[in-house]
Amino acid sequence: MEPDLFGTRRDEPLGPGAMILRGFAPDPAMVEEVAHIAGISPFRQMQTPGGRTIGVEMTNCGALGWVSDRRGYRYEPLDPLTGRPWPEMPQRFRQLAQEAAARAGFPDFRPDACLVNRYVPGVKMGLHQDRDEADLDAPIVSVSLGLPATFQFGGPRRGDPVAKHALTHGDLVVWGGPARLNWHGILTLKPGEHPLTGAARINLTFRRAR
Ligand code: MD3
Ligand code: FE
Repeated sequence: MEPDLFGTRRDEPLGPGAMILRGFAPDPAMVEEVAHIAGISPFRQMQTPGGRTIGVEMTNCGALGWVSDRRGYRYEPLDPLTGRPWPEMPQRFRQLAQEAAARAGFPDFRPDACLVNRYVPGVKMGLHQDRDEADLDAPIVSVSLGLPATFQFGGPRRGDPVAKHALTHGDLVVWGGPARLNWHGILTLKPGEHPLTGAARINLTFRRAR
C-alpha cells in the first residue's frame, strides 16, 4: 500500500467484530483489475432459486466463485457462463484483504473467493445474511469502488434495528466474529458519475468459502 499522502485513511469501529477502514484502497489499479477480471468472466445477472433475476450484476475471481441459479446458492470452481475456472485472484487483492483483516483483529485471513458486485443507479441489494461459506470463523472483507452507496447494518436477527453508513470509493469494511452473520444490505444506488467507474458502484467481497 502506498503512503497516505492526503491523510484520508481512518479506522471507524462499527461494533464488535466490524470495522470500516475509510480510504484504505483508492488506487485506480483496483478498478483496472476489475476490468481485467470482467474481460475473462463477464458481469452477468444471476437467477434466484425462486426464479427472479438479481438486479446486481456479478462475477468472481479466485479458486471459488459464488453463484445463484434455480438450483440454489453455492460456491463453484468453474464459471457456469464460460465453463472455465474463474480468473485468478490478483496478488494485490489478496494482500489488501489480508492486511485489512489483520488490522481489524483477524490475522492469517486467506480468502479463496472474491465476489465482484456491480450496481448501476436504481439497483439495490436487500437485507440478507452471508451464510454459504463453510468456515464462518473467517471474516469477510469488502471493498467499495466508484459511486457512493448507503450500507444497512443490522444484527444477527432479521428484525434487529438497522444502522446506515455511507460507503465511498476506497472504503473497506471487515466483518467477523460476533458480526459475521449480521443482516446487511445496500439501499438503491443514486444516479451519479465517478471518474474511475462511470455510472456504477463496484463492491468486492473477499471470503473464505471452504
Ligand atoms: C456484514 N455486498 O456481496 S458489502 C454481498 O456492497 C454483500 O455489495 C454488499 O452484502 C455490497 O453479500 C455489502 C458489506 C458486507 C459483506 C458481507 C457481510 C457486510 C457484511 C457479512 C456479514 C456482515
Ligand atoms: Fe452480503
